[in-house]
Amino acid sequence: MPDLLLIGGATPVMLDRLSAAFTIHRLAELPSGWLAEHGDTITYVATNGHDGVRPDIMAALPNLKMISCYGVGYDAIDTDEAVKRGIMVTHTPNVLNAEVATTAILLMLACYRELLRNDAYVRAGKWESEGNPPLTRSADNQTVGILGLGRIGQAIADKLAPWGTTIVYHSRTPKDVSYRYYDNLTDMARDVDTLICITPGGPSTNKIVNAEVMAALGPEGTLINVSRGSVVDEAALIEALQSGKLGWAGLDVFEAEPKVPEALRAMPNVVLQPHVGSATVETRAAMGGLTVDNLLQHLADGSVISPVPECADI
Ligand code: A2R
Repeated sequence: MPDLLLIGGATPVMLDRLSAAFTIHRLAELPSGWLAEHGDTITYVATNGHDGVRPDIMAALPNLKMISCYGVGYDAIDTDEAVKRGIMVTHTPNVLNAEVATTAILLMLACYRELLRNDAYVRAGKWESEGNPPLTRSADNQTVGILGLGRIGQAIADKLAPWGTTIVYHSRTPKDVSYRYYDNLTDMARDVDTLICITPGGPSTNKIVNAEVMAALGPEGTLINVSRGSVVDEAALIEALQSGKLGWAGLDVFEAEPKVPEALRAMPNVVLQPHVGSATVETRAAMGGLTVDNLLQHLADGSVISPVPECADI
């Protein structure tokens, strides 16, 4: 059986299916020096969007044919190097669109309706001792700017329809949709109530939500990030929230996960989630299924179901 390097975890169902076709080597359990000595035996890698494949590991696998990534974001995998070496890279698009969209809207609603503040209010007995809490803002009839109107961005727009939302968007190229397109992110931020970030990570989106964009969003504005922590300048975000230049933030992703700055943890106008955009039993099962299907299909006939765009022609 071919040798597969498993980076990070895998569900029992994935492991059952993989172990029927591959000899699995778990990176976390390998003795030091193993890769240097036996790296040439590894032809397949299964990893996830967070761990990706470190450059030193990729370099230690001279006969690698394929990397299957559990997750749609693959910014932790060097696809330029993969293409150069003829290594196929796959990911798990589409199966998580609806779940990540739900997470984005959950964060947005929690910000508008002060879900965490009101929950704490009831738990602390303040409803009884102090009466009704202050009013919140309505999430209905807002203008929402989607940064990255791709598969997930479109699912977010679809799911926001019942709230009477006006959708606008920014990406590098306009899409074939009826929503207003902005070619400039700051201009869009100025015109919207909420900005939802759902681009890929990587160099082209690094800190594109900067101090200027947050100031344009403004004191009544809400920033939701369900993309990658790298997309938002976290230091500028903290400053904007502390100074009142930005009103609220709902964050599922952070610059140095799982580390979340103490300043963010202490703020009442922030809703925090531990990168759980797609983390439901149902969606993770679908992602795991596609991760394994890609590997098994490549093993069977050299083709795959969902290559990353850079590897579509390999
Ligand atoms: O820029 P375009 O026209 O290629 O549109 C894509 C947009 N996008 C960007 N927008 C502004 N500045 C950039 N530098 C930039 N780079 C890409 O993001 C497209 O509209 C969107 C990405 O859509 P999809 O490729 O369909 O990705 P999907 O499945 O929606 O997932 C997005 C990300 C993942 O990469 C993970 O990081 C995260 O959601 O879970």
